[in-house]
Amino acid sequence: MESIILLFGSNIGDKTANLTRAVELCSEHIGPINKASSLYSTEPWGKTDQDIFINQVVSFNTNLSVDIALTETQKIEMQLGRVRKEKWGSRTIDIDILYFGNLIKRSKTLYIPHPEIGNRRFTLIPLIEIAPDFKHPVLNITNEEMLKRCQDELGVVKLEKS
Ligand code: PH2
Ligand code: MG
Ligand code: MG
Repeated sequence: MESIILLFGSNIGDKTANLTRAVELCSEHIGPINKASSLYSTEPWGKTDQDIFINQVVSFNTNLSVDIALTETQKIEMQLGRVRKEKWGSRTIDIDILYFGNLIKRSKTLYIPHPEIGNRRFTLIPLIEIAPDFKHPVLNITNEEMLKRCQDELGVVKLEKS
């Protein structure tokens, strides 16, 4: 059993419903939820002329291999109507694997830990809500420390639970 930490993002349509459905499908196809962050409203990173995102970070327990877990997340993205167009562009749902236990993997199709964790407040802020003391297996510093060092200044606002 491994802990997989996923980042969910949506900036098209009913963003909250897209996230909720994606998390639910992951809990059915990847494994039970361990911890879920709040939802955050976040300014678009990378390509700024697009709608605000909703982001959430959730950890699951899984018996799947990381490659099968990736396939499952991609199927769920497709099922929820994701169309891949441009890099960093708008999407109904994006599911990124941030960590898979302490696994380090560098292949053409899959980088674990996710290479951008330390550069994005929209990832780090929800992440430290659920795993502040988890140490990045390559950098050997905690998520909390990564946030302190992060240069990104884009807005990340916690949404009150409704
Ligand atoms: N995802 C991206 C590009 N930019 N910006 C925010 N705020 N949230 C995201 O999830 C996001 C982004 C590429 O996947
Ligand atoms: Mg992404
Ligand atoms: Mg992605």
